[in-house]
Order: sequence, then structure tokens, then C-alpha cells
Amino acid sequence: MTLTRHLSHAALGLAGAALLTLTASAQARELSVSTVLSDAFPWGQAAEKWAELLEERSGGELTLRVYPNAQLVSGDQTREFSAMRSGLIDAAVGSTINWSPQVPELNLFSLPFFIPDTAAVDAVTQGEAGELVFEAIARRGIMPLAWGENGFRQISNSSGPISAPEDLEGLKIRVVGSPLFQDTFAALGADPTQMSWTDAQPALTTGAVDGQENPLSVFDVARIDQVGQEYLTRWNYMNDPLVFAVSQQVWGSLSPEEQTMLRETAQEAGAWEIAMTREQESERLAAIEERGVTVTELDEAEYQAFVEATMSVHEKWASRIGEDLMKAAQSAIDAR
Ligand code: X2X
Repeated sequence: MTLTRHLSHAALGLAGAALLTLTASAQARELSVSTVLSDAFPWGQAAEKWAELLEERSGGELTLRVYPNAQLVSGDQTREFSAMRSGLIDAAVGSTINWSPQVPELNLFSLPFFIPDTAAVDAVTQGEAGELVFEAIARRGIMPLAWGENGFRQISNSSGPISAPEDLEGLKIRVVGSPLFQDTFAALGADPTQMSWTDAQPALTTGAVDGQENPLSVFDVARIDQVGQEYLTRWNYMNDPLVFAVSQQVWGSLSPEEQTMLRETAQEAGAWEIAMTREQESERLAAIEERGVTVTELDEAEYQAFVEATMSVHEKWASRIGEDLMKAAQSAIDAR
């Protein structure tokens, strides 16, 4: 065999391999999934779990690629929902807070001191209220598939313990870019300032803000204690559920089998992540205390003072959330 023939055989082999790869990738489909937090956090792990389960279940025919740190929206987490709707992002595991500017019903979860414990969270998400919330998301062009959980949000700051609304007086608090938070912290006498998570860490480091609020897992993993946040109050003022979702364009392009796989794997990943987040709560608290953070717990009277100070937020937001949804949520909480 001459050298030229050798070469052309080799070239043919390569072309053949390239062709095979092309055919395989034409059949297999990869969807982009946006998250705000990476897989160092339960939130990012939830998305990775979803990807892992789906790859396995579909035999690699339908896969997910996770893009953390809200990178598909240049860090602007409150644009994630719109980006999914416009087709820039296929799917997301997103926070109810970050999507609430586009889906006002999601403000239900951000109402201060409304959903007080995990039993109440489950009663709301797993019942009629949860269905109404999913319908509200679906009406805006996104197919919701399952619930996850970022967790109960606790307040921290650099200046002193917080056990009464007066302790928040004048404190500059970084809040998420959702208008309800502005109202809650203004009602408490603080000075709220909206910014993305990407901007929050430098703002805490430089002291541009005095405090922030996030679940224990975020405080722990992001080492918020290292940016001067020495005081943390466990006030469970709101829970931040996550929603696994996919754009309706993408949903409509999937076969019924693929739709079932996508939904079931999201539900499994969500249940797995919720259980893990809740189980880890006490270790996280211990780790945070060990690092020298002063943790404040509220007694019943102290808690009530916060409830009363923020009642105006409920009055203002109930109609935007919707009366039927408010009623469904309230009766689920009462019956838990
Ligand atoms: O920005 C935050 O505080 C975070 C990471 O918890 C959310 O995306 C809601």
C-alpha cells in the first residue's frame, strides 16, 4: 500500500468518526439550566442532581448543562425568568424571589413571618396553593416541574445583635432585587438597598452595606462571617423555595416520554435537595457558631414584635399576590 492510500484511509476514518459524532449529537439534545448558586451550595447541587438523573434515565439522549452564578444573564438574577421566556435559557432551578418581579404570585413566599416553619412550607407547596403558584408560572410561558428549597432566610450584620426591630434602625441592608423586600426592611426601620448576589459580596467586604439576609447554607458556604458579618439572628422570617422549570417552547418540542423523564427527574432531585438542606441546618448552625458568629434566637414576644412591625407589608401585597392564593395558603398553614 502506498503512502497516499494510507493517508486517504486515515482521512476517511477521521471523516467517518466525525460523521458518527455529528449523527449522535443530532439525536442527543442538551438543554441549558441556569442557577444563581454553584454546586458548592445545595441549590447548585440540586441542578447537578437533576442533570445526573436525566442523563442516566435518558441513556444520554436528553442531557442538561448547568450554568451557575447567573452567568447566562450576566449575574442579573432577576432577569433569569425573562431570559427563559425569550428562549435565551432553556431551563432553570430558580428562586421564587428572583422570579417574583415577573410572577407577582411568587411574593407569597416573601411575605414576612407568614410561612413560619417547614411544615407550613410543605403544606403550601404540596397543596392547592402550590398548584395555584404553578399555574401562575405556567400562564407566563414557563412550565414549572418541581419544588426545591434555598431555605429559611436569616438576617446578619456587622454592628450588633438584632433581637428587636429597633436594632435594625438605620442599618444598611443588602436585599434581593424584588420590591417587596424594600417594603419589609423599610417597615423595620432599616435602610434597604437592592443588589444582585454578585454585587452583594463586595458590598459586604467594603462595608458599603452593614447586613444581608440569606439561608444558613449560603452564609456557611460563602463564608459570610469572613466579610465582617459577626451577628446573625435566626428569625425564620421567610422561606425561599426553588422551582425547577423549563421554557414552554422547549417543553412543547419534547416527546411525551421526554417530558415525563424531565418532570420525574426534577421531582426526584428536588425532594433529594429539600431533605438534604433541612438535614444540614443544625450542622451549618454549629459551624457558623464555631467561627465566632454571635447567633441570636428570638423568644415569643420578640418574634411578635417583628410580626407586628411588618403587618403593613401583608396589607400592601396581599392583593398583588391574589386573594384566592392568599386564602389557599392561609388555610394550608392553619391546617398543618
Ligand atoms: O441573592 C440571594 O440572596 C440569593 C442567592 O439567595 C438568591 O438568589 C435569592
